[in-house]
Amino acid sequence: PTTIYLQDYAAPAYRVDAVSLVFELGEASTRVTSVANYRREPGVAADTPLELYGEALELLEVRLNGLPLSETDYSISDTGMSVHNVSALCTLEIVTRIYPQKNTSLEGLYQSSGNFCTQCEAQGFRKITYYPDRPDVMTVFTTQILADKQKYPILLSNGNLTGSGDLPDGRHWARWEDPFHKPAYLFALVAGNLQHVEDHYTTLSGREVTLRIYTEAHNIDKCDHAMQSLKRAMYWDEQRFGLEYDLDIYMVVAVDDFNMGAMENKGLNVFNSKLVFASPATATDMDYVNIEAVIGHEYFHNWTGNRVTCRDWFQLSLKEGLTVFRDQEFTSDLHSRPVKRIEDVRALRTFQFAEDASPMAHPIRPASYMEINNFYTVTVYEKGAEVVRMYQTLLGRDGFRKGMDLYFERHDGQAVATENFLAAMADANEADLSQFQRWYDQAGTPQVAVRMDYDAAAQRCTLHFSQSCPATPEADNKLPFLIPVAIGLLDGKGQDLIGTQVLRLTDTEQSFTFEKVPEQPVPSLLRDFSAPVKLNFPYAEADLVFLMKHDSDAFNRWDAGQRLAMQTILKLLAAHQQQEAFGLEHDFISAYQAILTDDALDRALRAAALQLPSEADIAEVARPSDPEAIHAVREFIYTTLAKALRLDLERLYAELHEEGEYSPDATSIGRRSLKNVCLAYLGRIQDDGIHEACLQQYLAAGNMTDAMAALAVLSSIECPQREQALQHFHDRWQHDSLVMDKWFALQATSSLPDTLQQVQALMQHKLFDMRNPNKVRALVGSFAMRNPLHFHAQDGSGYVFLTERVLELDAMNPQIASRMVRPLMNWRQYEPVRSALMKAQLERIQAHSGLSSDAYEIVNKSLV
Ligand code: BAL
Ligand code: ZN
Repeated sequence: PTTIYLQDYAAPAYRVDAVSLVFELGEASTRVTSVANYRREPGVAADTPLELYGEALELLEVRLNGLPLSETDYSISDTGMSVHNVSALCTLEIVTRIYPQKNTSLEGLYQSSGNFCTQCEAQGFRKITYYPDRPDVMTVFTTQILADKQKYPILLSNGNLTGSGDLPDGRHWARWEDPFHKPAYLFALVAGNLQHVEDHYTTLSGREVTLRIYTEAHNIDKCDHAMQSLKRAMYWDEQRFGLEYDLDIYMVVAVDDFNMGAMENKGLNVFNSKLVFASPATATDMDYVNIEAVIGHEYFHNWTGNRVTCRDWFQLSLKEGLTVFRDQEFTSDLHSRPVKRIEDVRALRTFQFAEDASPMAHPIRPASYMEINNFYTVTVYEKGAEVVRMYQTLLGRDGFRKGMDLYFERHDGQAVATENFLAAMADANEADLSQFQRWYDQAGTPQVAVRMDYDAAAQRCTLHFSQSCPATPEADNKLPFLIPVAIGLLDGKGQDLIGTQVLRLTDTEQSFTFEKVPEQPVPSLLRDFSAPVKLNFPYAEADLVFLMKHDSDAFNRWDAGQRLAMQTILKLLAAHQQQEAFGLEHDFISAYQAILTDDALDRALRAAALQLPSEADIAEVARPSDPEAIHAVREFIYTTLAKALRLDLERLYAELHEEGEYSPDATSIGRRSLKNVCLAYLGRIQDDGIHEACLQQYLAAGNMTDAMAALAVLSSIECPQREQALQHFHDRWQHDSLVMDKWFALQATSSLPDTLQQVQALMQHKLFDMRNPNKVRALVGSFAMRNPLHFHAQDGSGYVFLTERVLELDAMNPQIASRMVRPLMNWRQYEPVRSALMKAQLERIQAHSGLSSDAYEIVNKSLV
């Protein structure tokens, strides 16, 4: 595989004025005819060949301006076609044959549950026909689809339906025209036996839009939440950003086999069915919230991604970081802002900070890649969203909106770079943001160390900051970032001495002085997580307990608890290593009791505060990591707290129990999450009564949230109730493949000793299918990514198991293989025995012949 560099970017030599595609969908193969009008760019030499990408295509015919091309006029390689001697304006007609039924990579045109669908981002279109498959080549598409009418009654593509009819041979056809210029990655086609639900939306300016969600008939009753979410998203984008939808129809299609979550194809989103279907009996609160967020995300792409797209794939965060930020804001405006912030930051710290500390660390705008599919990462997406959020923190909400408006005014209909976004933000606000560019160019998680001086006589408080950033593959030495640090100062009663201030950290060392501070304050730093950094301040445990109680910033109240928990965990880990006996201090238990019993505090926030940092979070900090010790210490804390606070937990659990109709509103979700956190604590106590209570909650649950919460507790306990509940779940849901993913995932994340054997046995289950990414993620992914205790078994069995699955997957779906191999990537952070075992498996994969470029890139970078 070759490496592609940002600095080598060259604008295309030819543009496409229009392209028209004809798909003749067949049972053995599909014939694709593409007719594209090319135009040479001014200033490009006349002998410049026309370069088209193409992969795994059978070329049947090629004609230039209506005449067959002789073989000397073009050349074909594994990656594309060059056409020589083309005129400045020309029409190229290409006929290819492809095999969607055999396409297990789920890129390009493929079949899922017998229906045709496409996935073209990033580079799937080149598996359909020869074309300049690059995002800066935008044009209008006309798509005609011909297929058997009985098997494929529904024929869909982007834009508006402009014709349809029957053919004498039992086939029918439909023609779709998309008036908006778009790159090939936003092309979509769907053909199948699908039903739809329909609704309507009137835009701010009074345009009528038809909304449809397509699915197989048996899931048609589970689309209402997605539809309501879509309408909420359309309204929100009008209110918050003044952005309206632009076509007459907006379609969403749910498919079962999908590499990603969903795809924002113009006017025709294709979704992983996991992110569409919801009913109280089958979907958890988290599913409901995720569906709304992803429906929003794909809808928001219509402006941030489709109307303004990326010049090249290095700019991926231009659309993804911005659109994630927009979907985060959407969720925050509709539900609880602090809860959403806590969840997002928790995920960022667990996954993105780990990526930043890994051999795959890259800036949100990488400078090179081998396989672009490997860069759909938490860095590009979630850190990218944090970078967008920092503009808003620095410029204010109104300033940010001005920047957005200018961005669309300047770039609607264009393919642009992240610099264009930065320039729009800076120009609209007459701000100098040149230093901010470093967030796009430098990888790694910056570290900010803070010290405080207080001069009582002068009533002066000074905060001293220093910033640094660890070396990452692209650079050892980093230039200082522009870091917005939101702070407050609390007096002894917990009142804010100053309102929240956003300090602009620009230098390696910098101090800020506050006058008229009448007493030594406790600083509240990085409020609302104002920048994606690790901030250290030498807090005493008492300060953390104080902040947990009093900070006016809800995020920092939670974060103080996390800091306190992490300090405690690290102390216990040290004791564990010395084989010393350990216990929990009274103050620690009291702090948790205070949260548990503080009825004035929002329930969702209490639930979040009661959760300890994850095993992965601890492994990030406690190096070299010993996953077994981490598990033991964390479980010790949970168990000790559960025993000490048992009465409070039982009282609260009983109090929060409520029957009645399910609703996924923030208040109800908060109640259920607090109740189920109580149950999870209680489940740590060995007591048959508690096991029975779990079973009762599972059996009586009127919704999937409560059922899954109880089952999750039982899944790690050796008891008859566990077997009874798991069997019951299996029998009840074996006909619903999506629900069964939860059953697979639950068993893969169990802490019981025979979990790997169970996972191996489940691979043989009749419902398990290695070709279905959701199944792979549920069973293999959950085991490797969410079960550190067993994945990191000291005998290396978890690593061997994963390696074998990766090699098996790589032959059918390289994108999924390359996702699954990542848990091995951070081998250097583990203690020597595990580290060596992990490395050996990476080497085994590296030595495998015929490895995909996807897996090759990850494995090679891991071993460098
Ligand atoms: N563009 C790929 C899926 C998503 O981020 O929306
Ligand atoms: Zn996206």
